[in-house]
Amino acid sequence: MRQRISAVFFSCLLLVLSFIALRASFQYFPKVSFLKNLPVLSQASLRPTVSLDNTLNYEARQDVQTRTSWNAPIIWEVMFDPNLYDKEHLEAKTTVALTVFAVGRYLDAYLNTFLTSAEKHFMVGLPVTFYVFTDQPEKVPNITLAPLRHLKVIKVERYSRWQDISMMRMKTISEIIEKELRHNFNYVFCLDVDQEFKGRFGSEALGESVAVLHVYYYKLPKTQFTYDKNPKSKAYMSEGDYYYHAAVFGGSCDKVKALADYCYLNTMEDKLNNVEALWHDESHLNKYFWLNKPSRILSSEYCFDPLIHYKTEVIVPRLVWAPKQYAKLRT
Ligand code: 5GW
Ligand code: MN
Repeated sequence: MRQRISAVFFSCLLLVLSFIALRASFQYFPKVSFLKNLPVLSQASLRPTVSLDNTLNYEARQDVQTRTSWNAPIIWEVMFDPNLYDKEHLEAKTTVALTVFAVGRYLDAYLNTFLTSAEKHFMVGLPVTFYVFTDQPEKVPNITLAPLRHLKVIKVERYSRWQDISMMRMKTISEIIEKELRHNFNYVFCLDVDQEFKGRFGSEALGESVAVLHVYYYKLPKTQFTYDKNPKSKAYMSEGDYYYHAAVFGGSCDKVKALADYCYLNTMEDKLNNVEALWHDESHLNKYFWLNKPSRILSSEYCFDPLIHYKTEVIVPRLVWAPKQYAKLRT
């Protein structure tokens, strides 16, 4: 009997105590203003800045397509007012990161030309940081940079299979965006190093999710696009919009990270299934942009092959392929 009484007593006591605790916590919660400053908020990515697409002159070029079916602009010379883009981006304090990999012999062969020409033509006037990923940091050339422009060298491993060099780029890009870029830059561009800037590659190229038309395919019928046609690969696609070149892509940090994660994860899954997509990261990138339409497309002015042997609509080559030295570099 005494046991029962004390059990009831303690249950009541517990009830009263929890009631008091609950009331206290209700009174307390409205005062917890620090909740607003939790890291989730302070870690948010920088947003894309300017939108000037309504100032583009889509009729200025009659010889090429200047808009996609989903209304994204395709940027060709004459369509845009460069001064207007630069002015608005300067006012918005737009910041841009450019990532480039120079691993193994690619450093000696291409990096100096790439960086010196980028300093002359890439987002001139805007704050830009070049992120050079290499296995030989001590060999990165010392480039003179304009004010507000920086170069950062990050050491990476050298993989023996070139397919792996290509694939690990996506993983590295995703990691640096997460860790560093998204807190400091509105946009990021990721480029192959075997290229040289020859003309303005300016703020007209900035957008949320940016792809470039592969110069060899933009005039061809879709049936000739070299998408991955192996159903066993995650990059498999039976139809698409355009054939994009993986040597140039960019956008907001969040969008580029999503692209890099997609390409990396699908390449890994292919590896587990013992398949490799036809054109490696380019096949996965094309699949990504088929499922997630780019908000802006750059014409082949922004990734041009100067050795192309037929006439193209490219009036101003802005970024051109450097001569391929496969025999020297891939053996
Ligand atoms: C090495 C052998 C075969 C293929 C690629 C490489 C390689 C690529 C390399 O040894 N070091 C290196 O830094 N890369 C990076 O990957 C460069 O930034 C290069 O521009 C990019 C893609 O490789 P590419 O340019 O040879 O590929 P394609 O598609 O332009 O021929
Ligand atoms: Mn290349």
